[in-house]
Amino acid sequence: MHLNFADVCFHLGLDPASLTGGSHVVRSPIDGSELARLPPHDRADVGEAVAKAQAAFLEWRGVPPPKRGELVRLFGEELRHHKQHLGRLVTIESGKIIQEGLGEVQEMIDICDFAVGLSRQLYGLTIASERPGHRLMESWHPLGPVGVITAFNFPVAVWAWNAALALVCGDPVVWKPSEKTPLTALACWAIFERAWARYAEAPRDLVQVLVGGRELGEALADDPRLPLISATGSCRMGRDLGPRVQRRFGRPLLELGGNNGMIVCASADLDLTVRAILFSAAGTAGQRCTSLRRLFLHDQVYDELLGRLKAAYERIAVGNPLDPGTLVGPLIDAGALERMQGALERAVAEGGRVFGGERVVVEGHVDACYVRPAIVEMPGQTALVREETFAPILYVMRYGDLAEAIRHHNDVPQGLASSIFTTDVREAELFMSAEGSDCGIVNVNAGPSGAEIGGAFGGEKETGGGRESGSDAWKAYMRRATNTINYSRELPLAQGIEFD
Ligand code: UN1
Repeated sequence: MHLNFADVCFHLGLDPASLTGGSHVVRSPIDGSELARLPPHDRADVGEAVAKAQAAFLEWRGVPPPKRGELVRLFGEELRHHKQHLGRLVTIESGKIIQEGLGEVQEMIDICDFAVGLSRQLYGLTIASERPGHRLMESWHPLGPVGVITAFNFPVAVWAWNAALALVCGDPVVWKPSEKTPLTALACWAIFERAWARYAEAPRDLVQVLVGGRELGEALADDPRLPLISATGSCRMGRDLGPRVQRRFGRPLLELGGNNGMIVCASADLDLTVRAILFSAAGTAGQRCTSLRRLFLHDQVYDELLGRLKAAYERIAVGNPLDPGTLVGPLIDAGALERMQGALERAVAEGGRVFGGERVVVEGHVDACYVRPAIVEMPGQTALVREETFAPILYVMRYGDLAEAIRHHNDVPQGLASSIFTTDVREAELFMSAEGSDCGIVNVNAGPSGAEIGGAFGGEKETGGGRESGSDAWKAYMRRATNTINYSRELPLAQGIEFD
């Protein structure tokens, strides 16, 4: 058990007695130690949770949206109060460094603020009618209970993007977190309950957490009482889950894999570029959907930038993510380590030159999976480079012509995040244009990872097409009604049809 773990649980309102005695084992990637044994839920529990969510929906949809926003405001307040402890628990359970654990909680707070404002802005359009004495109008109504399935790498923020919006839109949430990170989910639930207890008008069961594996996600996907299933994870998961939801005419909102690229032009500011690459390729141990995985360097900067990158990579502090000096924590588990090592072996077979990537043994934590982030010089975009390996591997390729680099950049199945480093406005604009990056996130002089909550988050192709978080992503959580209002004394028909 971790020093401080019990303390953190206590502050977050997790009862130690509820964390033992079950068969669902939770381990910390920091040292492989056992954190908890939780009683898992089963398919019948999913059915029950959905029934409760439905009952909550019937009440919650009648509460005016700004009043629903008040509950989310209180939740944001509780999160501010619990930021340090929840951030620490994120680190203990997912292995990301403490700065990033805290950043995740900040992301939750930010989306709560956004959702509170949004609760007064759920507006539709008024549209000119072709008929005299008529008006067309769009209304947005609560959709129903929402199933949310999240991944280990952002165990709390991605849920919050969904939950904060769903709640102001009038939808209760049934949450199945990754089986690797249920403790942070239970902590979020406990924090939410504190906000709920301070708010008289909210029904019970607006937020529920299900602990368990894939079969629970499948049960959510199959349940016709959940009109929306928001799922974050691998392309493989989405390929199975998306059609499952659609088969019953539910809506899937998918945020799947990324194979994110960066193009560095000859005019780039290399100081900025090196820092951006370090954060987006090595940060979070390469375990963000938005992590930088493919780097296209212009001939003129190739040698210099690669030299600087290698020097920086050698100095990266790999170690216990609770230590404030650490920049790269562990991989989530032995499976992730195996997949990384397998990819590096394949890279060599495909003509790559590997720098770094070796296992790092951190004193006292021999059961954990620490690695030095890898840089791999590739002769071109081989089959391996076109796949997403969820680990800190950065494939580096050379280019001469920008149009050709953009072609290669887009020539992968995934389409989440992308970036260009340049000081030439023509290159920047081209990259953002219709002929540029085909991703959902397209950045200039900023790495592909670390998006703010204000924009819509998600991507194209095998990334799944979903958009979450800011902008008008809220529309996915509501149903749209088109209203025709006749305020005349006649009954003209559309399209000029006579029916007398
Ligand atoms: C994810 O990896 O699933 O843009 C989400 C980012 C974060 C969210 C990543 N704000 O990197």
